[in-house]
Amino acid sequence: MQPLRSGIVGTGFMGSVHAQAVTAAGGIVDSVAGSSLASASRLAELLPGATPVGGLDEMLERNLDVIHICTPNTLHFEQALAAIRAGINVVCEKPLATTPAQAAELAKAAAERDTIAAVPFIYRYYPAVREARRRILAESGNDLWLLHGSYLQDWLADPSATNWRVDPGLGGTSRAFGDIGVHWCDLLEFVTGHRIVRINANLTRAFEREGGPSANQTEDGGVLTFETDRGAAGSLVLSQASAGRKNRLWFSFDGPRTSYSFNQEAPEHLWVGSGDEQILVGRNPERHLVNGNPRRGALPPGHPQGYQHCFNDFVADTYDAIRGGAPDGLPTFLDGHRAAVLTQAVTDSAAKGSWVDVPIVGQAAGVLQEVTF
Ligand code: SOE
Repeated sequence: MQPLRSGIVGTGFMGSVHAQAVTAAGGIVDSVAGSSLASASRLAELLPGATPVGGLDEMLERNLDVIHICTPNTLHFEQALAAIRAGINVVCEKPLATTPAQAAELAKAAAERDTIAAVPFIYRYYPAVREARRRILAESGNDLWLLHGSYLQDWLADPSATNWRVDPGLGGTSRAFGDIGVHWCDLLEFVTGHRIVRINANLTRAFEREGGPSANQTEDGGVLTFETDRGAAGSLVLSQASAGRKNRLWFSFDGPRTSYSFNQEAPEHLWVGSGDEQILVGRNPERHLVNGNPRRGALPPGHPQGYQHCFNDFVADTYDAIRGGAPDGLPTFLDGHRAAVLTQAVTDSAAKGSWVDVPIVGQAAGVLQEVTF
């Protein structure tokens, strides 16, 4: 079977992560494009056989199987649309687009051309997360009623720290929620099956960031409360300026009989609590099989797997889908649309200072509906 040939657009942290995942999934990075030929060359030099190219247009002419879009958020829409219109499968970094309408258009375009179009909500790929999902979906009667957690980072905790994500012209009108809050909400809905239907967001900033007005328009974090379609209540604390917190995504989904908790910074175990015991369920590759076999590259228990392994498994599932497979839980452009709808609701709620309803569209509803705001 010929390896799939991929192109990587964007040469920052995510471009490098995607490139490693392509190789781990048995693909070939054919070409790399960046903000300049020099930046493309720097990443291509690390990838045997990869060619630096001047931009997406040149990449689209190389008869690729899939293009990975790892550029600033406001570039995603045009780049993903161009790849889809060229009949090429797409992996587009989240947020898929900075408005629900654009995200819906991308999801629709991909569906019409029957291309595989995925978004790396990669925390779905921790075995402990899949174990939580398996147990929750199997344990009927333990109705989850309190869904809470946090996602805390500190990479923007210094007033002098900056990044294209801080500029709304490149990152979009929501920063912390649009960047990491969407991960947490995707996990909530993927693991529990609940859907957020009302949300109240209090977004704020830690300090006056250097860089003038444009550097102080989007949120460093905040506190969100929400309700789900099954009557559960929930809360999410979000921050990109919490000192000492590196990438601490944490959740606890609680029922009256059993609660389930996960910490991305200690991902080898799932905490399961009930009345008379609290246990740690360890990762076991034999329990999370793909097509009846342990995942490619799975390590034995006691050999910790982390973030890059999740990315590798996400890309492996995407490539499986490109070859006609039906991997469980692949996050697609429908999920990217869902995230855009949630982000719009969060920014609307924060602006109004009140609760807002969240339409159930995208993967949540299993169908794509036009949503206008
Ligand atoms: C920065 O906040 C970032 O790299 C996000 O963009 C990723 O989606 C997240 O997985 C890790 O942190």
